[in-house]
Amino acid sequence: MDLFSQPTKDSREVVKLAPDAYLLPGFALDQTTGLLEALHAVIQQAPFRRMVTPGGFTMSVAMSNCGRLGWVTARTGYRYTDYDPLNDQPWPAMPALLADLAHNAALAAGYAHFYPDACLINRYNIGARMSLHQDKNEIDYRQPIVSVSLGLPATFQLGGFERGDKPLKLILDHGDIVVWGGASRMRYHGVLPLKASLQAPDTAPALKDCRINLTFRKAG
Ligand code: MD3
Ligand code: FE
Repeated sequence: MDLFSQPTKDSREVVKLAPDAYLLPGFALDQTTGLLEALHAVIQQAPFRRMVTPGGFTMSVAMSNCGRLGWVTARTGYRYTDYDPLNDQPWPAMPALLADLAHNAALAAGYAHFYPDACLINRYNIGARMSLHQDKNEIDYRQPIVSVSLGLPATFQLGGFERGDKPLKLILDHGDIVVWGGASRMRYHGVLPLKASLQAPDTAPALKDCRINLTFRKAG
């Protein structure tokens, strides 16, 4: 390794973060080029948009979806729809490369039979954040959630089961995957405001000033 390249991660490593929550460092690293190509096609059909919460706040994270179901905000709350409200078309299909990656990551963390029907695509520009929340809009909480991080590193907060529980901080890097299931499925979690960084991944120049996170779910 020379002075300027990034250390290679062992993509087979599994780090237990909490009961039933596993970090797979660099698990997606050898597929980032294909992932970004597939995402580019999805975003042409279903562009990033900043959704407005039921309370009237415009989220700092820009979002889109692929797969049969997509997560949206509505006046009445948060929910999954099978149509993109921007154009009344079905969400773009989930590219096989994405579905297979999520399936294989779940398998590596001990969850067989994970077949996601929803992929929420979150784009964080510098300063964007996601405050502590629980994911409660899915039908079956026994199913894990698989999250894939691309681009700039972010400080992720892993909390407990009450909003006030002190969260632990964890850096999520380009290519990292986390699998959240079982006892950790209902933990509060969030992302601190994204900072500009000199550590942009040299493999993905398009991501030098943003972070993209994919969350795969069995939503319906
Ligand atoms: C821990 N996204 O979209 S992914 C979300 O980085 C969301 O964009 C964050 O939280 C992001 O809802 C975090 C990691 C994640 C996803 C789901 C979880 C962590 C989780 C569910 C339970 C516990
Ligand atoms: Fe979440």
